[in-house]
Amino acid sequence: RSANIGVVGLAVMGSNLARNLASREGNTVAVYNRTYARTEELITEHPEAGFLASETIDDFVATLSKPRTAIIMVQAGKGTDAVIEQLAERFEPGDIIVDGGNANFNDTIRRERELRERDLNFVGTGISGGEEGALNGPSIMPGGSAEAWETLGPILKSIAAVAEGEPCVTHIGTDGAGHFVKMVHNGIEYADMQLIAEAYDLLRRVGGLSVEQLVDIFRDWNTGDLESYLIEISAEVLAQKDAETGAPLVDVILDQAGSKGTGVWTVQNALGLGIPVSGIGEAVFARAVSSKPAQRGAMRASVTSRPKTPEVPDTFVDDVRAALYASKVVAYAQGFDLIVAGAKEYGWDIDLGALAKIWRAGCIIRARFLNRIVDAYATKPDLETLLVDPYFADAVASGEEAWRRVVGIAAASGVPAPGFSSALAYFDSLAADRLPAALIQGQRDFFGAHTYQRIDKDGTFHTLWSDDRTEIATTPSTH
Ligand code: NBP
Repeated sequence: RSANIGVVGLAVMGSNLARNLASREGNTVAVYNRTYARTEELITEHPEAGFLASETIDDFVATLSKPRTAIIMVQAGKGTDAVIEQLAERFEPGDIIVDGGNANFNDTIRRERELRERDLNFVGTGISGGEEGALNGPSIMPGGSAEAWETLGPILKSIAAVAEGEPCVTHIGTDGAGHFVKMVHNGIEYADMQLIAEAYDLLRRVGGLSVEQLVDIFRDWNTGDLESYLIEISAEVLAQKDAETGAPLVDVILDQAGSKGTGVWTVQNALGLGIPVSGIGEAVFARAVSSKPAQRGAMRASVTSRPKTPEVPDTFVDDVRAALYASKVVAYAQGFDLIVAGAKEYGWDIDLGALAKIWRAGCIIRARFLNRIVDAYATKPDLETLLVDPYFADAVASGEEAWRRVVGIAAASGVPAPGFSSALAYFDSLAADRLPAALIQGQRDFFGAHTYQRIDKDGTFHTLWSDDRTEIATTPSTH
């Protein structure tokens, strides 16, 4: 017997992915893990999978049919490099090494280049959906060459989640494209989670609703435009009671949010590319603020009076829903802008509509909403921003007053809503006739002779600030 696909790394993600692969018609799956005990455990617990297990990497490679195809699911970073090298030493031209871990896309670009020089195919692929997705159908975002996609595509299609009859996998682009969009996916996930958390906080602390009422509200929202995995699990989390105290579990969980770093990567890359992903940025910063107990403690002790809760309108629950929806559109619009900029910078041809399609199931940000994004890019592939797509423009406009009320009430009541308010500021910035950037240009010219352009004639200008303040035309500034 030989295997058409192999999995290296049998911790929770690798084991589940291997079982998913084995459950599909036509696949024989070879498995290997550095520590053999893990492999033994998997094959003992899942004899139905018919795995071909190997104790050594040599045996593992020998069980693979050609072109050899192996998916690596080990800890991102050094572990991945170590396994890639072990496979590369044994693989032959045309064979395919796939990294399904959460690699940094820059590493993926490097690895692809190095392996291409050795005539090997390397595919860095984003896999979203956590343990459950890996087992039952994740959303898969592969990069790499078109040649590798030919062999790998049918295998990945067989294990991916399905949305409206279509598998949630598409060839994203060459080298690091898959891991880049997975990074942005995770960034959007951060923003979405933060916005839902703000909605919860405002409804509870300003709206005076109970946790039980919030469970019902979130379940209700999950039947409309906001229907999504994250709203669904938020209701589940809120409904959970602590076994020890009987209190809502959310009230006994320490309010300091952790992270594994993909949100930070997204913002770092966005800063480098000059793309304002303020929604993702606020979400990353909000987690960072939450994890500063010393500063929070000092501040609580120093601030003696807190604002009184202002009167809230009867429409508050609906207002918050509208604010959440509009802010979410902004976060996605910004995330897609980052993908467009990344594609331009790194030379990827990314089909945004196809990408939105594969996020409709399997992954953490799956949502009804994504169908609208698919439609938006089908109508206009080069859309300037999702916010001007007619559907989203209407949806945001109809909730705009409510959005402003919510941000105002949040500010007046002293309940932080950085996601809602920065999304509104972004919306207002894009919509403004004039921005105070004109004054900033004046300041820059004053202290650094950085020059400015005028609205009424071509060219570049500088005012002689420390002289007689006349204006002179200059050669273009490089700043
Ligand atoms: P972990 O990220 O916890 O990694 C454990 C695996 O890496 C084990 O199989 C371990 O082998 C292997 N490994 C390490 Br550590 N160093 C190694 C080395 N130098 N050589 C060979 N093997 C090595 O596993 P996971 O949580 O299943 O995640 C796997 C990948 O999938 C990660 O990149 C993760 O970021 C990504 N991912 C995870 C999720 C999720 O929800 N958990 C979702 C999406 C993507 P050993 O048994 O011998 O120690």
